[in-house]
Amino acid sequence: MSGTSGHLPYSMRDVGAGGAYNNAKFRHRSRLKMVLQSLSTNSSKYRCGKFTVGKFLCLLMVSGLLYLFLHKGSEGIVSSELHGKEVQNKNARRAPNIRTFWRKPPRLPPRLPPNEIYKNNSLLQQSPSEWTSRQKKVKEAFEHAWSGYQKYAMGYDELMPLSHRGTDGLGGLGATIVDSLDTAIIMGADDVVSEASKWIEDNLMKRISEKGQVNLFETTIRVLGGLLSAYHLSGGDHPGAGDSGVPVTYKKANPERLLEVSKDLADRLLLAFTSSPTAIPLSDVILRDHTAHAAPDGLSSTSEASTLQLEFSYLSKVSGDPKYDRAAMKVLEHMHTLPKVEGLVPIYINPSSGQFSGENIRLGSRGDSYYEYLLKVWVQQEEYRDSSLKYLFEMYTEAMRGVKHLLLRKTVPNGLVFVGELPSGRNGGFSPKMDHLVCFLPGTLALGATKGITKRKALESNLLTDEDKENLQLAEDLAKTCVEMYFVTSTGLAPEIAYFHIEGDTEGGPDGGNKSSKYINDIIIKPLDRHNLLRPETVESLFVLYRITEDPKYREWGWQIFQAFEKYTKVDSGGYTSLDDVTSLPPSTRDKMETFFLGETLKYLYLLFDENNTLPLDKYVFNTEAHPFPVMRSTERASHSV
Ligand code: DMJ
Repeated sequence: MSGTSGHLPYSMRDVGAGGAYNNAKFRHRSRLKMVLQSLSTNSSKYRCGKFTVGKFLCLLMVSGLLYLFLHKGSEGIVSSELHGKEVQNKNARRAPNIRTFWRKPPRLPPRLPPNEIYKNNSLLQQSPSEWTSRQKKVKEAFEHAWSGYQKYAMGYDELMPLSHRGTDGLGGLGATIVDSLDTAIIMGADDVVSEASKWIEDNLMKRISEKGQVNLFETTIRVLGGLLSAYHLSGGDHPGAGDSGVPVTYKKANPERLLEVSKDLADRLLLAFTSSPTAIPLSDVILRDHTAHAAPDGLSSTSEASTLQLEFSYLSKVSGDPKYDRAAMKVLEHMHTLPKVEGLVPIYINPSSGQFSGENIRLGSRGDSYYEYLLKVWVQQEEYRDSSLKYLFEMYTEAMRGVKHLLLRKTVPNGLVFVGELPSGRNGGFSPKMDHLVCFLPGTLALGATKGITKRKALESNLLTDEDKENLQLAEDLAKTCVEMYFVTSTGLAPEIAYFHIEGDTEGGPDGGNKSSKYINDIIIKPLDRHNLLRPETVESLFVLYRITEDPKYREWGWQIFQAFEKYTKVDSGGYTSLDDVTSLPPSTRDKMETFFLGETLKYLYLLFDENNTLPLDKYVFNTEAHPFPVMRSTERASHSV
């Protein structure tokens, strides 16, 4: 499954004669070499030869060097290749050796492509305080994003950071505020917590009763999900925010009020389920009227109908009312009975007939979180994993087998592994297209393999099947492809959609603009797909993979992506902007800061650099909008209906 890595992508000048990386550009010269060189220059000869004091100093220097050679060498860091285990071994000692004396760690070059990062061991050994300071930079970015929103768009769904206005693209429930609240609690951004929770307490209930049409899925994952995870982190169901690890000293919101608003909102959203003749909910709700209706074409997106359960089940648990869980779980129970293509499903479903519609199969838009929630709903309800919810893990497993059998390909010339699409079903052609949205998959695959514990622990306890290992390897390969979608562009930011060059495909197409990327000919970026909406999926997967594999390359990749966001999307007056074209410099902009930049992207980056295992993955499950919910353990009975 593994992608080929081969030679260096950065610059041919850095490749030694044998093809091995030399990194000459960034290597320090050794102290011994420098002194020998300086002694051999005319001026040193002159100084040493002419004055007795000079000769004495030269002698002193040479004896000092001899001393260093004999004693310092024994304290050298064990040089290693870049595999996780050996990297951990940085403090081990070994006997004096000319090579340990001669070598010094290279300086950090600006923006190295990922291959070079993990070939260059020393770059992966950032000290804990370095990661803490990087984490602080992410918190500052979050506060900067909030400041723009708060100044120019408070109460609107989203900020338009360039025109200094707000816009209501999600129904007018102040979506950025609710999406941001738990991120602010996790980061200890106390002022943001105060401002956001005050706005919610003063306004949200009224908004919900007055506003019109909202999309069931978006409102559930962003607003309901945001309210409920802030409820948990504020101690609503567990004193001190449970096992989250969020310091008790950080500011919290008022959990009673958050629960009250959540129930009111969910009661209205339930209309989408109760108004449907089948288990599949209608796509839209008119909040003020307590009514629901289907989209104009009568169809719901498969991912939208199947990405509601973590939120509704958790609400049932904390409210004690099983109706939310019942409605949402019926969707998955129904989908369980429908015919599929090796576990894969079309991206539309008809709420009138309850059947999938069309044949278009993909893990990008409208398909993505169907696969994510099959696993995560199973993970969330630990008590039922081996009984009533077992079917979900089976559906997930079958679907991943289907992905491997029908959707995986490798690029030419360099063997990147990617997930393509079947726009006309299994009997139609394969499309080598992958949305950035698909980059949630590495994280999901890694979580599915170890169920949230580290790979190390899982191996020690003999918990991984061959299939788990294969899925974990696939997760790592796909994560690499996702980061290469960033590093192949001029800005270092990924496009919304990429096409991949495969065997037999003679066409080619426009590239990402970074001519020094090894993958410049593997990845094609079409003009209409060049935008970047500040999406989270890749950094989400890097976070999960770092927690599970403990391989520091995932942090380094995340740091590079964060720096690119800082460089090209930060708006001085406040906020961050989406881009129109990541392949050209300077990139053209889009004047929109999506709510998920604060709810997801910055949260995942913050947690990626976290040294304290905040929100451990065996105790928390993140909804598709990065709102964490506690895993319901057997001792805590959920109000589960089945
Ligand atoms: C978010 O709203 C969620 O992550 C959803 O699952 C997909 N789209 C955006 C982020 O890209």
